[in-house]
Amino acid sequence: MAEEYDFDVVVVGAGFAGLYALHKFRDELHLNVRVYEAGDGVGGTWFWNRYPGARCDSESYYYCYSFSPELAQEWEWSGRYPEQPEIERYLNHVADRFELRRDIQLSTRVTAAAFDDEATRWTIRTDRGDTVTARFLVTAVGCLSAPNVPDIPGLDDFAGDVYFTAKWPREPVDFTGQRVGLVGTGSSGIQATPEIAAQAAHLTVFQRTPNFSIPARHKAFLSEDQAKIKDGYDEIFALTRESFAGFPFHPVDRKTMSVPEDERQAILDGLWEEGGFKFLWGGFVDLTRDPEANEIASEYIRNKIRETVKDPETAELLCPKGYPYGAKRPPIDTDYYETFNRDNVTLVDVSAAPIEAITPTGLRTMTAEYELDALVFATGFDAMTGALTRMDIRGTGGVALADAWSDGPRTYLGLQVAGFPNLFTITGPGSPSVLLNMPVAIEQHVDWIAECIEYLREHGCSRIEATEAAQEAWAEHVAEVGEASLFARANSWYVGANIPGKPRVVMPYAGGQPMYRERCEAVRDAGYEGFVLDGAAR
Ligand code: NA7
Repeated sequence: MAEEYDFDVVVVGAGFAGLYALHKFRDELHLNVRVYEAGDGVGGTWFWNRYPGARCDSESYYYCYSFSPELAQEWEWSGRYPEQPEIERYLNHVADRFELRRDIQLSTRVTAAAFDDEATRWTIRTDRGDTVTARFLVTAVGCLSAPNVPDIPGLDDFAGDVYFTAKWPREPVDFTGQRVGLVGTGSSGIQATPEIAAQAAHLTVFQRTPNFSIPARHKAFLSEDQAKIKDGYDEIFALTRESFAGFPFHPVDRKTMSVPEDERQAILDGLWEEGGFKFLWGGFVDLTRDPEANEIASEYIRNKIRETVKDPETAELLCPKGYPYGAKRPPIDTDYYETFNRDNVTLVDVSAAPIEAITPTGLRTMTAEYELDALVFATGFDAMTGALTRMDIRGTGGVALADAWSDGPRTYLGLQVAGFPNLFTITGPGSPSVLLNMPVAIEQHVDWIAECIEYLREHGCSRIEATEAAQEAWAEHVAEVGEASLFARANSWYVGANIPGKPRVVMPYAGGQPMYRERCEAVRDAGYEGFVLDGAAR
């Protein structure tokens, strides 16, 4: 039934960010909060991405909330990298434990939000016909949540089933006996490939750009591993808040060229055996900065692919060339390259011969036609901005966020947008977001927003808005740091290159967590410098 209410805060999304925001605003600030969630369950990313093989690339014991020591102690992670169902269970546990459900309206998509200058309130509309108002609008929509459905002619005419990794059905899909086509070889495609190959009669993987993938080396935890983690949580969480990318590890300062070749090889071998993201930053400090150092690591990975994949032609097609390792979000995998040694798996290069059309019976590229019973799109997301601009968010003077960002997103600290008062964007573009361990980025933003709302209340203010000048200066800094970073050197979703027509901008802030946190704290300590509070600039 449609409703009309006024809230202190409306939060959009009930994933990691929305759940914590609700708890923080409601239970600590005692605000009247409503969360809207499009899914029919909580979990956000971990609700929608339930494709075979979906697993977190960060390790369980630091890809979790740190705000509640009790929660950390009572929850038991089963292994190194949790699979989607385990994270979904964790987030459901959080929703129950903190009694969050009563303030979450599921199966409800926010379609529009407009700021009313006179009332200093947001009017929010949903696809269920609700119209509510709120003093503050907080988006917790995730950075990777607006699926990218490629515009391929004939998609609607395909006679078989079509699946999207980002909107996978709740009931498991059975590919037994089927000829399956999978488009996309990012993290999702790389995780799904071995699982689908093990079930399908045949799997054809359509690859546009090969990726540098490192073995995950997943393992189940023993009870002593779990006990050690629980004993260490204080230090783990302290490190995640201090480190460059939100991981609980001490940085290395060794440079690639500073060690003899055989020692370097041994270090890379050790990292390869250990598995996971650590390969990028755990051996040498300069892989992300020095092209020569990066090329050594890149060639090491290519050689591993060549060693693993028996057919030399397929191996070469799987070897990424022309961009540095780490410039695209690095995937990690379980038996991805090994899967191409199976008789029932074929790799098709669609960069040389692009996909032309989906036909009723399969997929046609420029040079060949493939008969398929099912199609899987692992084609990613309109990252960082898509979930925000797909909502009709309008600030002062009715300006649409999509228009304000037509040349690329501009924000102040990734937390606010000039012209959109009382709107806070958790892990918005221009903040470290996806370059940090996400729960760490989320907690920092929610805590900052909560402190800000509390400050406004204490000072009798009802409105806060970033100034154009502060936004310009921050956007310039984000661009400068981004352009100088590794991330500018590949066509990836970090720069919007996966979406035709999207402006090319390094969207996350690449300056690292310490610098970013310091800046956020300095702004707060200066009484919200760069913002206008009830008409008074700070
Ligand atoms: P990604 O990493 O964006 O990967 C999408 C893949 O789909 C990638 O290989 C794309 O090739 C490919 N793609 C996209 N559109 C097309 C078309 N039209 N034709 C052929 N191939 C296409 O998304 P994921 O879901 O795998 O991962 C997203 C993030 O989730 C990941 O980085 C982690 O942070 C978790 P391209 O590289 O653009 O040539």
